[in-house]
Amino acid sequence: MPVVTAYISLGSNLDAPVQQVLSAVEEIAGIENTELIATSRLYRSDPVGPGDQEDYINAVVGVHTKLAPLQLLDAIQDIENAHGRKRIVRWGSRTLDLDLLLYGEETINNERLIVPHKEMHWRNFVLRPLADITPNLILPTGQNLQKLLQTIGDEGLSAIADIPLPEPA
Ligand code: ROI
Repeated sequence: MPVVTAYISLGSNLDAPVQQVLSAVEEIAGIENTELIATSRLYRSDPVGPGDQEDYINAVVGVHTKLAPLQLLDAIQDIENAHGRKRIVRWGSRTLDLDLLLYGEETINNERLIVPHKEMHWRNFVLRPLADITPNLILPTGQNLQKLLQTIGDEGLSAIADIPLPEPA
């Protein structure tokens, strides 16, 4: 099985969001046939979306995986569900949101999964932590990560801590 580098974003603004994100990192480290290789810093970010929402905690992790894209998606959705994620309001508050941002150089577009993730190109709370891990990344779209970040800036975003890389199992 080939090994692919993939990036997953994490976000939470409910039920002790820092703990939600830190425990999700540990759980991602435990996914079968997958090795956690890098963690971004932990960020606090202003909510993007409608209404009155709490600030979010955001991070990105990098993995080496032997799983196919939909197998990796299944694994991260299992983790979301275990955190009691409820999908009530579109773009509303959530306990834990895990998005598969990138899977190698692949572009994927099917009923369940679009990669690169559609919204990532304009979200500083995704791109800045991604740049902590892989600053020189060129996206499969040909876009340069640093240039995108220069355009959107760091407004509403602050790094609050480092995330320890969990010991390999
Ligand atoms: N806003 C921020 N700051 N961080 C997120 O992770 C996040 N996730 C979302 C919406 C509701 C769009 N807003 C967000 O899904």
